[in-house]
Amino acid sequence: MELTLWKRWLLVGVAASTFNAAAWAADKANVVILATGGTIAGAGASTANSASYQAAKVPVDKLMLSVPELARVARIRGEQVFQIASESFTNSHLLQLGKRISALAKQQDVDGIVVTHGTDTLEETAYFLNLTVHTDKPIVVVGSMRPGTAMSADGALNLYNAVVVAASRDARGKGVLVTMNDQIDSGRDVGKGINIKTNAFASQWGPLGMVVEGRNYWFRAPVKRHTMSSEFDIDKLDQLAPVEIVYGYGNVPASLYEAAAAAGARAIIHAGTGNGSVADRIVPTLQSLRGKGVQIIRSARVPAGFVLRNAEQPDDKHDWVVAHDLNPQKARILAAVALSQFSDSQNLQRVFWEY
Ligand code: DAS
Repeated sequence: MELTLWKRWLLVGVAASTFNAAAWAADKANVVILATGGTIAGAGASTANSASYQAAKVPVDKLMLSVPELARVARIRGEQVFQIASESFTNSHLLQLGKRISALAKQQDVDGIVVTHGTDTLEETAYFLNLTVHTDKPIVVVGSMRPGTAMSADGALNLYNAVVVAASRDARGKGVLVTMNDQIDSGRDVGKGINIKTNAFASQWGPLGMVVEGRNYWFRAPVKRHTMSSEFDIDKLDQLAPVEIVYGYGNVPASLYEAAAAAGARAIIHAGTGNGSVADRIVPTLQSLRGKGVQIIRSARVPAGFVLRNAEQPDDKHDWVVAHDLNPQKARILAAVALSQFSDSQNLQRVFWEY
């Protein structure tokens, strides 16, 4: 078919405007903000209330409107998944959130996901997602230590930084990330170490990088298995195994471990003193519980370092597992996910080395 000159120009014009539209759309990533509550959605009575406030009050649309700069870095839309303080998270909240993230990550029109979350259990959720969501798209969990109503509130910049990272191609494939206080931490390593300061979150192995004035600066990458390399898949996970934690201290009674087992625990995380030490008087109880099929996992109440296998405690002899560098609450998450798929201690110890 002979195309007259004006028809050719018309086709070129349409193609160019389509390309421009595509180019325009391509210049901003699509980021979904999933809100779950916490202080970042909190409200205090006055600007002087930096630590006295109510968490989980501000809905996701108001949260996004409170940081108009977000629109400069990404095309954003929000969903209110929960509106709770994160100390109230349960295993079913984790599963519901993880499945929603997995579904969104499969969508072509989603380039990154931000989860706004309370800080109390943020590290548990971030690690859970790191273990179970199969995507290399950035998933960034963010919270704040002060409510948005307070002087020098930290939530707005934390949220801005989270959207910057979630919109960034260079954040892909690094596992679940946490942006607090200008740092980019691995969801695996990060923990809340201070209960009332804005620099509350840290990783004993250091942050992966920093995000400053809308730009990411990377200094290291995770070495443990996560997201796409994980054998655990949220889409095939319908419940988490019951795993409980018993805090170790002088005079701790054996009855606490027995009570956890009686409540149905398939594993008990021993948050031991020192290097996950076990008091002599407790050993027979743990041996008896192990004999009944309950897994015993030695973690430590000490915040840094890692629990050494067969150091002071003969783990091989007792068939116990060590949690390596995972704190008790993260060890619970890994054990709860792993025991939903297998129950032998050899595999269980393997995953504590690998994840
Ligand atoms: N209660 C805390 C929580 O929801 C508030 C916070 O620090 O986010 O985790």
